[in-house]
Amino acid sequence: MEQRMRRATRGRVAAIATVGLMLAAGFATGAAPVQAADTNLIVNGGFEDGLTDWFVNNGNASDGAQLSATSDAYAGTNAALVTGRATTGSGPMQDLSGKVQAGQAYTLTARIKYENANGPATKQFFATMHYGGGTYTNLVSVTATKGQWAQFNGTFTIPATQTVSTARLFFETPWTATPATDPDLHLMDFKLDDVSVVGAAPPAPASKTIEVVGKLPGEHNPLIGHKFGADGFGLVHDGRVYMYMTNDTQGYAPNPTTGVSPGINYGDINQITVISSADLVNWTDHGEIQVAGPNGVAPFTANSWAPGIAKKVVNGVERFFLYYANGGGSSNVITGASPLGPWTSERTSTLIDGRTPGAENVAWKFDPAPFVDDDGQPYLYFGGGPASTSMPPAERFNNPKNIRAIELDDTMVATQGTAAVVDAPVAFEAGHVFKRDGKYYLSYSSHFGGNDFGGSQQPLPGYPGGGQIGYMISDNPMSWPKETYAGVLFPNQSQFFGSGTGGNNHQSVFEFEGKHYFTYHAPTLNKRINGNTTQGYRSPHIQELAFNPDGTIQQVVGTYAGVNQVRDFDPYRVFEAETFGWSKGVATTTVDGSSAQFGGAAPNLVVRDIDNGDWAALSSVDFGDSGAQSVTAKVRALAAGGQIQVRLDTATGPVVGTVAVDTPVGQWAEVTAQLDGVSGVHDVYFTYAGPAGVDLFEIDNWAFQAATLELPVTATASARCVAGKVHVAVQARNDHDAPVTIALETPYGERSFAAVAPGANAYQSFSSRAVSVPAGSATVRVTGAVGGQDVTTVRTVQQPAGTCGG
Ligand SMILES: [Ca+2]
Ligand SMILES: [Ca+2]
Ligand SMILES: [Ca+2]
Repeated sequence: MEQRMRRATRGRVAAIATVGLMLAAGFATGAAPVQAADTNLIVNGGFEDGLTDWFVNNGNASDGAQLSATSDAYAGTNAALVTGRATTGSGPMQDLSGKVQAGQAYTLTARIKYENANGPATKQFFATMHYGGGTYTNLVSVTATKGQWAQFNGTFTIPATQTVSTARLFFETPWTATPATDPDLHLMDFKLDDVSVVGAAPPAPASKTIEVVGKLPGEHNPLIGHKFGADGFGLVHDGRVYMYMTNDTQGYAPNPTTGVSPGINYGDINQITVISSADLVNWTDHGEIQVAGPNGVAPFTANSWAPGIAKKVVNGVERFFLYYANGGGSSNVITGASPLGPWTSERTSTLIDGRTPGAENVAWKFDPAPFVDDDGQPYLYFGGGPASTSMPPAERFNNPKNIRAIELDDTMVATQGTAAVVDAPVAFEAGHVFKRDGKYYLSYSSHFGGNDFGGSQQPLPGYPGGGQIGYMISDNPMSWPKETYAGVLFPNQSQFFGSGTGGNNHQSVFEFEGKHYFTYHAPTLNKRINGNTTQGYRSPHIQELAFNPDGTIQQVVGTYAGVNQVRDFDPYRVFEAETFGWSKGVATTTVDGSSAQFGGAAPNLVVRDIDNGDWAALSSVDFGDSGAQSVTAKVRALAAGGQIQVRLDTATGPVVGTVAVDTPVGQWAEVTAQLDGVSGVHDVYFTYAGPAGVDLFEIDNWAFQAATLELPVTATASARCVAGKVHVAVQARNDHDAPVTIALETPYGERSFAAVAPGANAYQSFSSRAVSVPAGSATVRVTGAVGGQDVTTVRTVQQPAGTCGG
């Protein structure tokens, strides 16, 4: 207990009641019996997969060590070796968040060994849980003898009152404030192997599925209704718009009973959500990029907020550079081989931080937005937060000088030169630049006042109010004096969407097929779920951006209607089922393998959480004049008796086809349904039906098949005797409304007729040169055009037997 009391003195709050804290000595047989249903919660506890799922405890800024694999294993061929420990707490850690449960008992075992020549003969080690913040609890201890593998073997019970949303297990030596004064005693290297924590299986995660219709049929904002996404940044590539967003869904945790989630915690977010569309209404979910955190593309960063992306040819190869805020303190970039990855980190430390020249006085070195000029020169805009206290209060409020512009070098992953001040009025964050007609436009989000900005102050005339999007126009992407301020581009979103939708905003502008579009966010889906008391979960929106003749921007009006659909949806190809115009009650999840539609290394998702009564829909699908004859889905049945009804125009519209999901449960299979009367342009609803209370199936992708085009023709064949020989006659009438070519083919000869007029016949009597012929068939081949498309229709007609005399 003394150990734990000393811990509390350095700011750690020792947990009150750790039932199972016990020393391993004399405890070898004392472990609680393992129940049959118990599970080992540790992944790769034997380090046979190297260091996968392990990292160094970083609960305090001073913690640090190197973790490596060693072949000096207690069992198997690998163990972990910890060297270079900066604190007594610096040791190997695994995240058990979501696995361990309050009130449950667990058995912990592990092997540990230390060897340093100048170290003590014996040394105590702890297995400790970090519950987040300053809450640490020692779980099990062992006193090891130098040079020998010692065994942790004990139980611990997590108090029923303990919050376990963060629960990270690590191994350490007893705490001391100044371990560097005797590193041989306190900071020895050690090895770890065969770690297990056995207990109740992890609880099934609470459902995050959005049950309401979050995007109403006919409306185009928010862009998606099945998940959240903030700080959207649009990228146009190869006929599609890609939106990169802060993954607001990551920490969303609706209470299973009340349906209400705790407020958003940005600290939970280390993924970026990607969606894309070719029409700005039907959006394909590409899932999340695990950017930051121990298993992230850039594991030296902890968070991934407010993404910005640009493409550029570097060393002859087109690459995609995804910038993001690593919390408020720094910004970073990862590199993609395509807009959908795969993603790699070219850097081993952050791109923008305290070392960046010219950024010294920027409080929050975040919100990085790239811009590549027509001449190929790339720039990065970043920064925000409290203004420098060295300025007078009125200046701190009106001209806080907290945003910066800096050049990137040709690699896109390093800056060059010194950052220049963007003197944006009432600036807070979210700088973004685009170019139109030779002029540069910088938009940004304005602050909400308060002590960070000089206390109670009034904005100068014409300056923006709180939480608005202002903009500036300049002839130089590095020069943004306050005189370039041009006005408010977008007022706060709460002006349009009402109670519960206020708060910050973050915008981007992209040009797609000749029009400019403005992206912003608003907690409108959160509002549809919870009413006016929202929890800060934001959704992406788009509006069209219009310009005045003098180049200034017409202030944007936020609407649920959103933008017009750019083009009809093409159903005659394989497309991902995780493409939604609208949806109800479904969710998506990433599965192994690449996308059938996007190929290569693009991630693939499936639609899941499909219950009786749920649905998904596509907006404005063009089936053409001749229509669709069938639809095929790749599905995985999860229960017997599921079916997908294909409906037109509304979720209760006429059923034009029913896909029976009658394939073996648990296996992916293709199922097809014939369609009846599907032509022209319609919204298409896939409504799901089956037994209540169970997940029915999952869907990977869809494809519609066009009806085969046919040329109408009436054909007959006969046999008769002419001058002692049987003649076979074939007649074909053109029933089409335009001339066609008709070929008549029999075993006794062929003839082709060009330009047979509508209603006219092609006729030929072929001599068999025989006195009798058996029954057979003739072929009529009609070639023409239907709706501008070349079509050939082939008909077989029965020809009777014929004989002369007898
Ligand atoms: Ca091992
Ligand atoms: Ca559902
Ligand atoms: Ca899919």
